[in-house]
Amino acid sequence: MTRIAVIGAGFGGIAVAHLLRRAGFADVTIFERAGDVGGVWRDNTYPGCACDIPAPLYSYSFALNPNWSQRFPPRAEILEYLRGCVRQFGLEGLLRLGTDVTEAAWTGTAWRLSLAGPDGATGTAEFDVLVPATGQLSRPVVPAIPGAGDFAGRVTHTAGWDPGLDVTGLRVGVIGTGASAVQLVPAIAGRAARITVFQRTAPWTLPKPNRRYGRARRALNRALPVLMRASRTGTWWLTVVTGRAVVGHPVARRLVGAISAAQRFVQAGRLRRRVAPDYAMGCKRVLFTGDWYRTLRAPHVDLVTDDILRIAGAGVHTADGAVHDCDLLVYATGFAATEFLTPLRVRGRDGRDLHDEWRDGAYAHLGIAVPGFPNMFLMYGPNTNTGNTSVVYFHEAQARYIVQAVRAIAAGGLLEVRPEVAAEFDAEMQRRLSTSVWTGCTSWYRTGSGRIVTNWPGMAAEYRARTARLAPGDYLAGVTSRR
Ligand code: N01
Repeated sequence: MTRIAVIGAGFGGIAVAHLLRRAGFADVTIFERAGDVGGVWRDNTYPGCACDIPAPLYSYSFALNPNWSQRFPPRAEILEYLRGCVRQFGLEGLLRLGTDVTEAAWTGTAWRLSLAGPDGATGTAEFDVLVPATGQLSRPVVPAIPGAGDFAGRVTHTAGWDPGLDVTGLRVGVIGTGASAVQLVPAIAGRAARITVFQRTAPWTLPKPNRRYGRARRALNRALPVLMRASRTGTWWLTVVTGRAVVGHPVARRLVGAISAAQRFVQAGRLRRRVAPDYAMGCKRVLFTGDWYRTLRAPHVDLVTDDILRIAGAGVHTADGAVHDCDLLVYATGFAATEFLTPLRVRGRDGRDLHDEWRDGAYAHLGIAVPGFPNMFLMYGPNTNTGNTSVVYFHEAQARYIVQAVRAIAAGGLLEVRPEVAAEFDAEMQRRLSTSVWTGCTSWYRTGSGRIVTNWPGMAAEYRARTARLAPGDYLAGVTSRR
């Protein structure tokens, strides 16, 4: 029986484990270092955290949910959806919660995992196939600001928010204006005494067309699942328009740019110029929001656009000489997305270290297979992020591809992608990305050297088509007949 290890029980890990089981592979183990499933939706508990992709598309095509309360549901609902999927797919028995995989080493015939269990116990276990599904946004980044270590107040990163933290009456400083900040700030504005938002780069935004799904709509969904399918398809076509804008289609770009400008014009008032982005739309993630600008205009909210120089005592010092005193400092400063699989140590054939292989930036054939690492297939690997549609769509494409790979392995052998195939794919990615909108600014899509390692350069449908069938010729002959 083919033994399969999946690392991570977020959207990616749950999808691949389910499709593998559905394809008849019973020996699947899902290692999850936390005590619950859910990935980013378990970890991000900051107020306002919600989906910014419409839920009909931000869910599995094979598990449409009739019960969403709204089009952009809050994180608790998404987490509950994922827990429900685990139950519905019967995956509970496969989960090893509280178990950290610290190292994965290819022995020549299998993957040997080093494990650190919930009670501090360590051990090893062997598997024929390894599927890391550790995500791209799991490692928070806190910038090195001089004096930050001695800040006199309380400090948190958005991804480390303590659900018990009460901001009532506090002076809150929020560093960053990405997707997390844009959700957090409006959500706490009603309680905080004062909020200072430190903006280094103004984001591009679009209106968030949220709407509640009432009881009648939910009942209809249950009675007529075709309605959910139609809603998903409609949402898909909407993201095709925004997607085309981001990948450079001139008409779509002008249309979406005009909507964004109109939103700023109507909602930002006197702040209009200070919140105008100075880079091409789509270079950083476009943010969906209905209340960001209105919140920034509130009398007790300050938008600070001068650079942060240092932190001393309870004050954040900025380049204009001002000192902004805060009781709570929130780093809404994002994630180390380009450091795939960190801190997991992965040793492939002949002892090669995956992070050495990736020293110039992560790459993988179709974002899934890395030469020298037989029988290892990545979920949400390099160059498979999308700035404009649902990553869940990509997860499903990867999971289906991995099922085919595991079938080939079960039929007798190893699968190791040809180095020249992976190199050619990587060259194509980098060639296409070199003329993409993402080269025009710094973002979590790029490494320090500027290489874009997270994003897929085209439309999602192209990714789906290219992963639909595993081409045996992409894999080394000979190694496929080990057994
Ligand atoms: O992080 P970010 P995020 N001084 O990296 C600023 C997903 N997500 O957590 O642009 C001052 O986007 C930085 O400024 P700049 C989504 O994919 C999804 O908000 O580098 N500022 C930027 O403004 C998203 O894209 C949902 O100049 C500093 C901010 O911090 C991804 O997560 C919800 C700074 C970081 O923005 C990450 O979003 C939430 C410094 N030293 C998040 N360092 C959904 O709803 C950094 N910044 C699905």
